[in-house]
Amino acid sequence: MSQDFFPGVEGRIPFGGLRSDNPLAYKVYQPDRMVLGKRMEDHLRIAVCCWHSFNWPGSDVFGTGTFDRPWLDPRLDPMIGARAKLEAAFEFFDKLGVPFFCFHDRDLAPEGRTFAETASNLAAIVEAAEGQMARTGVKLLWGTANLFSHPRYAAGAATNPDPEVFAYAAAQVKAMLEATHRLGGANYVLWGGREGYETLLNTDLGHEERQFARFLELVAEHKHRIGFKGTLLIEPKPQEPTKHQYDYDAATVYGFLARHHLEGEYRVNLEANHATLAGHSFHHEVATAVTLGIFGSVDVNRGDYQNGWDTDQFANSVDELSLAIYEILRGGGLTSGGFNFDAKLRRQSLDRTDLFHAHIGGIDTLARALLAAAAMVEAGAIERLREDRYAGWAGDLGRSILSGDALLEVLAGRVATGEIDPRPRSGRQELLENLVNQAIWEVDAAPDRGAAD
Ligand code: XLS
Ligand code: CA
Ligand code: CA
Repeated sequence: MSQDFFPGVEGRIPFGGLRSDNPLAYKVYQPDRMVLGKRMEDHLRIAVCCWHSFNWPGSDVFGTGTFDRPWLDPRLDPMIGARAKLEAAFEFFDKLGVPFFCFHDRDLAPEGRTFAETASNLAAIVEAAEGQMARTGVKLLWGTANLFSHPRYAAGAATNPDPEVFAYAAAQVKAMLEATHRLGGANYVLWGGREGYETLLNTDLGHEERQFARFLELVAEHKHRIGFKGTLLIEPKPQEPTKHQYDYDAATVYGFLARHHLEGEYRVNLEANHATLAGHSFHHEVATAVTLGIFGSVDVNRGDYQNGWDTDQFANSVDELSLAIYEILRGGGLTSGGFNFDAKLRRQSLDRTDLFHAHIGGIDTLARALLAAAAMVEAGAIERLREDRYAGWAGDLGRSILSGDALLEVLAGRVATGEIDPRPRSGRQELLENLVNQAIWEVDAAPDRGAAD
């Protein structure tokens, strides 16, 4: 098998600027460009995911794989294929020039005939990955265990009615948490792939909740036991593959964590398409998690407005992403998290080079959204209007209500005398929307403003 899996791309993708006619050049993304005093690369901490980009042949429920992916050839010995896949993935990360990658155990290391063989496959791939990481400088944003593909997990992993499945999932997470630790991962993700139900007729909701909480306690305990310093992240999703998933959205996850005293151990990994699937905007999910103090990381992608499922397309809307990034910047920016491209090509995008076009477009969109969000922060007008709207709470009345001094009786008395007689005030939504557009257009008009020398 050839060592050069992407011969259509020579060397690192360069920065070409907005007027570049090179489709394999960044139009906006410049890792060293300073934005609000920080390098663009450090603001965004971009990652490529191994599942959609390297472990999916382009199949769907109606048809088989369409993509040109020699490392997925089923005639290959699984470990020979796995090693080739790893090489292809690192060649791609390196040429794209991104700092991070993410993977599930099963994306890179095939399941063996026994648990011991599976564990030895993972250990061999982790060792090979260490070599590739040292060679390229690409780091691990997060690792995770696939607790949803194998038939044993059809009724869930931690929430399975069979405690043996719980134990098997625990063994798998232990191995992958340790692998993530060994690779210096910045986070560890738990997406409740099949933690939910198909029908309430055979489901004990209370029992499954207890099981799930216990699983999360055990994972947190093991994290501390092995000295893993990364952040544990739960990824909400409301439906798919089960009809109802317990980790519905950021607010539901927070309620669950608080109920089980786990809010100090876990944060959330928010996916844009999962937010829309839950009937929220991505902006809402990010703002909610930041407000609740559990914002961790982002899976960046987009859904399709014409259908209701998880299409995992590459992000292409500066307007939508700039609002989410604005909330992240207001919250102090990313810490251990990043922007992971949990996005997949369309099934007709056959060529390996299409993977570059998809990621270049997504990364430029993200970079452009960061510049727009930074312009909103710098101008400060949106924040000032928001603060003005709540200004009354800094006065005597507002303070006495929040401090608990003003009981209902007191408040009612002041209203009854006419001392308190509020007048409706404009929410200024259209003005605010204009300020957002102004920031986006300002970036359009002066695309290179603030570029690092
Ligand atoms: C599936 C999820 C999954 C997680 C990691 O919808 O997005 O890919 O990100 O298990
Ligand atoms: Ca995801
Ligand atoms: Ca998804």
